[in-house]
Amino acid sequence: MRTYKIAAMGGDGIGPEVVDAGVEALRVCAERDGGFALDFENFDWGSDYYRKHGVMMPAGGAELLRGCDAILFGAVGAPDIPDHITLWGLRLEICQGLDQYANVRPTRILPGITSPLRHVSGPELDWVIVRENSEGEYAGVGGRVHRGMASEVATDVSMMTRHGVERIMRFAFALARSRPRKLLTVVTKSNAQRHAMVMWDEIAVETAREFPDVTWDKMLVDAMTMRMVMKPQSIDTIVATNLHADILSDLAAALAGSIGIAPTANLNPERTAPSMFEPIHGSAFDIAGKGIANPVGTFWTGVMLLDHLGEKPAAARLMRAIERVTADPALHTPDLGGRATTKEVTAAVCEALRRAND
Ligand code: GGG
Repeated sequence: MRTYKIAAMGGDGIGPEVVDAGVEALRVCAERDGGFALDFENFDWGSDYYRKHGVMMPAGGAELLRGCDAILFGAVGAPDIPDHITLWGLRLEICQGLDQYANVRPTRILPGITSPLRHVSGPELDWVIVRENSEGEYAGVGGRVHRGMASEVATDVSMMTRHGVERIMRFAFALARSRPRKLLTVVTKSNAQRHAMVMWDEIAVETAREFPDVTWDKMLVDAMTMRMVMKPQSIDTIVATNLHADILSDLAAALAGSIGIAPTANLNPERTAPSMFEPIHGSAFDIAGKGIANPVGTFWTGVMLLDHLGEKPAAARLMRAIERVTADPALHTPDLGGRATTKEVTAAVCEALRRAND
């Protein structure tokens, strides 16, 4: 029997609560499947670690994760530490250090969940956003001089490389090809950003030639926000830069009912290092410790993790268990308008997994 080593890293705020729930559900998944085992190793990196050691994780921390098969991550961010310290010191350090350049964010309206788009007729909302996850606005290029003086200067340079854009375009076209509608929207802002975004568009045209069976179009990011609300059925797969996709995927999650249910995978598609799976939501300090965080985003993240490991039947079984639970409004957490607790939702998903006869 294959045993997968999984790094479990709750991080900050509600992160540890939802990762504990995710670990519980994944353990039941493995038991129920019987064909594989999961060996979790806990990593206490994050803001508490920072308060003790002055860093979010030990030096070379990303390298310590290379030995595992996947990483289950919670959230990062704390009210008393600047966000750029927590984000760059943990999540981005891991994503960039392990070359997890393709961030994949599926959006679907799960059974029992009411979308603000309920007025829209046509096919169900079923999107996948591909976020470039290694460069662009998050390249970390820039600087700040003459602090506090009238002459102070600060820059953040969005840096794109041909290598980086080609690989994410190819990934997105291939993903679009694998989906029934074979439809891709390339999000851009090349009207205003006349260097890197123009190269981005040109590489989209070049890549499209390799995928003649994929129908694609190009959309300015501002217009894309309107299209997501007004014509959601015209969209299937989306590829966008690091920052654009970060913003669009929060909108997508809200349109699907709550950011509490949205999952994401930070993939190293060539598998030269482990990939990292996390709910899209952040640390949500306002509800941390209250036991009401929605674990569904982490469970769906677990589906992506199992899928990536090649455990397809277990992934599908977990997804069906999640859908059985979301279908029952009595099992909705407060972000979905309900009163259920994290523990109740987790117990219900575990019970649905144990009862599954498929
Ligand atoms: N689980 C996702 C998370 O913790 N996100 C924190 C955050 O601030 N992310 C910003 C970003 O990734 O751009």
